[in-house]
Amino acid sequence: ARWVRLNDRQSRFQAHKAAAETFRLVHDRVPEGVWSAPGRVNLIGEHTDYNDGFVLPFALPHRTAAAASVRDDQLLTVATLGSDGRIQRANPIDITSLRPRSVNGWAAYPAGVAWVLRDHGIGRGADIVLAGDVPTGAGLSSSHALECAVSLALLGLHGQELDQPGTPDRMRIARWVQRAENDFVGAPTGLLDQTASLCCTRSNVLFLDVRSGDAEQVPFDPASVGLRMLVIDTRTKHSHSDSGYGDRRRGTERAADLLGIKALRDVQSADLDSTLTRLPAELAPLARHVVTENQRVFDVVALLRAGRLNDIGPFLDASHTSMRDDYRISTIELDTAVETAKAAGALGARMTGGGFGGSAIALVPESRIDEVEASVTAAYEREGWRAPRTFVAVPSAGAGRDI
Ligand code: GAF
Repeated sequence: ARWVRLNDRQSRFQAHKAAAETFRLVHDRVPEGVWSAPGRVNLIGEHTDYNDGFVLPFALPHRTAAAASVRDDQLLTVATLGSDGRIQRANPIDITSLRPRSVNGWAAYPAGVAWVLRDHGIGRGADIVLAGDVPTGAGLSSSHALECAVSLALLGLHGQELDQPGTPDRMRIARWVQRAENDFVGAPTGLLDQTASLCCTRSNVLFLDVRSGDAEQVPFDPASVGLRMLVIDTRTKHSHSDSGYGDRRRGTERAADLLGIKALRDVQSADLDSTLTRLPAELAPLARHVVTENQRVFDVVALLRAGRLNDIGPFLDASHTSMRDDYRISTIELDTAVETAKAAGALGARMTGGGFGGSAIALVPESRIDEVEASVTAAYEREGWRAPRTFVAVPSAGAGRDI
């Protein structure tokens, strides 16, 4: 990889402008187009996606943009603008010879997307330059933002723009991105993140039934009721290729096998207690988390539909407890963020995303935001931990073409 330094960065980061400018710098011409996709926060419904269950994410304002032009050959070149202003260029990738795991490091994500699209007849070479501000390694889905932006760029260069006749629909593209992630990159993730990045809309959460693909936009605008959704990035490790995520996934799939059902989604809440008695001790808590978490998604959706956003806090808390005690994917840093935020006035808080580090979210009255941020920061300082990064997340638009 080669590094170049960019001189002037905009003070207010706009991913599509940064990608277009960097493209000009790298290729000495303007890109044919720029497409971008956001990171996400999952409001509730964690580790339910690969159990055919229900999730409720919203898109972050933070985005990854892909500025792109076609090439005459079948090479994919990818460069990325780092947060330090430097440009990193991956070795050119021959699209015709791509096969699972044949590319490592960050370039595996764009390569995986090119590999899937090639199988769908979209195999022309392209120059792609990426820029974005989705926090990386924070459990906010930066890799899926990248993959979705690259998918749209490769489709767009092929004359297939989102939502146009003849272009695969957003859910279909999400499933392609999942395939890139599962089969090419080798991360056994579900459908939550890429669907959120592609399908979320401003001021809404996306109520997604992963099994059927049915999706409903449910109004979610904390600011309209004097609340804020605070994201607390613990800045501690988070990686899906690590064994923890795969272990949980295999555990729940085994539980479903033992119960003779397709997925844990098929357990009814009313039958939970009797169902759990049929599982070995190490699998019962995993199943309990998934079944109760699906129910919490329904409960939160019902409250949001009824205009009762103020009342969802206890469900966020219960979700966190379930992930901490039953699913065992929380960390001391996440627990501290959650407990401190609640003690300082949050109506509810939970870890979000895959777990084992990453970010927590807290639903906070506007008047308590400063206090919550200061308390969490002070708690981390007392423990001698790296300061957390906090920001208010506004439910934002999903992926699309910018230029
Ligand atoms: C990660 C995965 F990528 C998602 O598919 C989902 O399983 C999530 O963890 C947990 O809900 O973000």
